[in-house]
Amino acid sequence: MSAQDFTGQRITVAGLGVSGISAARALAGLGATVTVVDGGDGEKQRATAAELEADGIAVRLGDGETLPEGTELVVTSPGWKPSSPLFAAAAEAGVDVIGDVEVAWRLRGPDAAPWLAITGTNGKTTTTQMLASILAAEGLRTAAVGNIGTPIIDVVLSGEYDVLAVELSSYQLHWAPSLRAHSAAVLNLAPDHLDWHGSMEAYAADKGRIYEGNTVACVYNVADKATEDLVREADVEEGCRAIGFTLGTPGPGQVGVVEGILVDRAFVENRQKQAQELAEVSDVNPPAPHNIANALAAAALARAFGVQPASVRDGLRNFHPDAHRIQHVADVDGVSYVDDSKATNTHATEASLAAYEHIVWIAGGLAKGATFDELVQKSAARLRGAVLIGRDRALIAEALARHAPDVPVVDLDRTDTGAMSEAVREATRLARPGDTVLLAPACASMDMYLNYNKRGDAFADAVRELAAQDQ
Ligand code: UMA
Repeated sequence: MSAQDFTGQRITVAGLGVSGISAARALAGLGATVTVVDGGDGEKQRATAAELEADGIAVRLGDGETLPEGTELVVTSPGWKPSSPLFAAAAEAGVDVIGDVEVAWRLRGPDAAPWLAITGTNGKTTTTQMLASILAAEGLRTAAVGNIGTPIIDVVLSGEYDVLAVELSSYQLHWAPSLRAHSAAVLNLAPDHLDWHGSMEAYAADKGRIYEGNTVACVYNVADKATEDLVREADVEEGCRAIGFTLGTPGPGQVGVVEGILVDRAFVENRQKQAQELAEVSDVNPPAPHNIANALAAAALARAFGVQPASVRDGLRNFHPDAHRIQHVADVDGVSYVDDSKATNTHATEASLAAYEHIVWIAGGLAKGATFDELVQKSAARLRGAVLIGRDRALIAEALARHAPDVPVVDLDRTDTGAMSEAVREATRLARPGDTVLLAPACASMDMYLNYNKRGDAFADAVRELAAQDQ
């Protein structure tokens, strides 16, 4: 299917969000007759609807369930569940449902930029950004797109790129059956979004679609067998290789780490005997284990595209993570203060706690139904102490009492604006020189803050206050 095939079609776009607006405009621009439907009917949606309507695109708000008369194709936004009544109506009418990523894929011309695609439960945004930074260091025209926030259709239509770093969610992969990336990586697989997919198997299967039809490399995580299984199950192009990334010494056909150096034993002439240095661990920002794994995955995809080793190093050095993701705030009296407010679930917090040897852990907030036993069990040996904040802090306190009874715990029974300053002061009291005070709450922030950014800002302010008093 090509761009012309959309011309003259009556297309229903499901969702008036970031993807839906992009898809509706692009399809209307190609001469399709577009109706956008959305279950919401708020002020913002009405304003957006008025803008689209001014451009000749019909919008129906307040009904995301019934299929508009005469629809020949449905293009859905990623967040819509497969079980949505709109799709049952489409099936009944014999109408196909595809996603915006599928549209983008079909719109590519013969000289279109190849896609280096990334998915996984955690780390995909950072890895995609690292990859884009490496590709840019090589002098390639590139962009980080997809689930990261820039709708992929807009970029594909611009035609200005040599190669794209594409972050794909399991939702987007579900609705993109003909996508065929140049190379792709699945970083890790842990239960997530099971309400959307229905089961872990269905979630994994959708993630695995990213490998279908790869032409050069399927990059998997040696430490996460499920990702390797997905490669094995994929139907790829002749000559496409499985490339593992590992925090250990890489075997032939892998990238990994040897004595503080990121090393490539996959894209070298003699994989049995040769190893190519790519960068130092200290070039990765921050050099926490899970983030080194992200860097290795990005490096493997870049190398699969023919990028030089020096550009891997330069791209990693140039990359700065988004705020509140394991962000070093300051050192005060030999104690390091780190803000990982973005760690809003136990999986992310586990990675964060694994990055430091002696930790005073600031945690708590809204647990969202999570349990903390496994997290505490795995991290107990690293904990110098814990300071608990927020509504569901008792759940963490109980897990600590069960699995780390010797770790001192401060329970802060306050949620006012001064709470974080007290938490930081208490953490400082528990810390010894060389320790890390780590805000990695394993919970959402909305019981105390507008969002995780504000929570991280409050932490950083409190640390700066402390540093100022120290002078
Ligand atoms: N809607 C309905 N009925 C439904 C579901 C949604 O009417 O059953 C409407 C909502 O009222 C809303 C619109 O659909 O107006 C939202 O559509 P959407 O949820 O697909 O969101 P978009 O704004 O189009 O953003 C999507 C991605 N969102 C999701 O997958 C939930 C964005 O990822 C992505 O950046 C963007 O497309 C561009 O590609 C966000 C995300 O949270 C960051 N992703 C999840 C994650 O990373 O875990 C998967």
